[in-house]
Amino acid sequence: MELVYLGLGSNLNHPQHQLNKALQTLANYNGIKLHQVSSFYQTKPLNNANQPDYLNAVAELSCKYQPLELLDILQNIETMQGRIRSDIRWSSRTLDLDLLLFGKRIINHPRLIIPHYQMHLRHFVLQPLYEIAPNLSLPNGQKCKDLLAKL
Ligand code: PH2
Ligand code: MG
Ligand code: MG
Repeated sequence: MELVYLGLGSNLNHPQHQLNKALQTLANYNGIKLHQVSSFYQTKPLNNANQPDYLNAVAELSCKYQPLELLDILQNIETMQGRIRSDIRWSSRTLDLDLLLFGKRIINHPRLIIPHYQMHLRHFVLQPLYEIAPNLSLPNGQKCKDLLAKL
């Protein structure tokens, strides 16, 4: 069974409610099994300081879907929760669901890069990930624990 790790983020419209609602949708979704959810972490916005703090978390799940099918599901959930896709990069959002890891797969598709291209640099990803999967490694063998310690 491949374990999938998902990053959740919100900094608009009651972030705690947004994360809980998305997790509930995932937990009830046909063909998705939600295994673990980290604590929710309040974090300073990266790259664009002029916006509200984020609430971030990481979830572990398994599913019967291929990565691009899961991506479609996640984007639908973002849209259902009022995500407006802006041309401005890193703008505030009601809900961001990022596929971080899909088993040990390496994917370079125009719509989807796995592992997530910046996860190794992001404290708000690595800290909750470490909380629920302290022994996890990336497909290239790097330990998440070591990446976190380097930040
Ligand atoms: N997501 C971004 C950009 N900046 N900063 C924090 N703290 N948390 C995020 O989830 C986040 C961010 C783009 O997705
Ligand atoms: Mg993101
Ligand atoms: Mg995203």
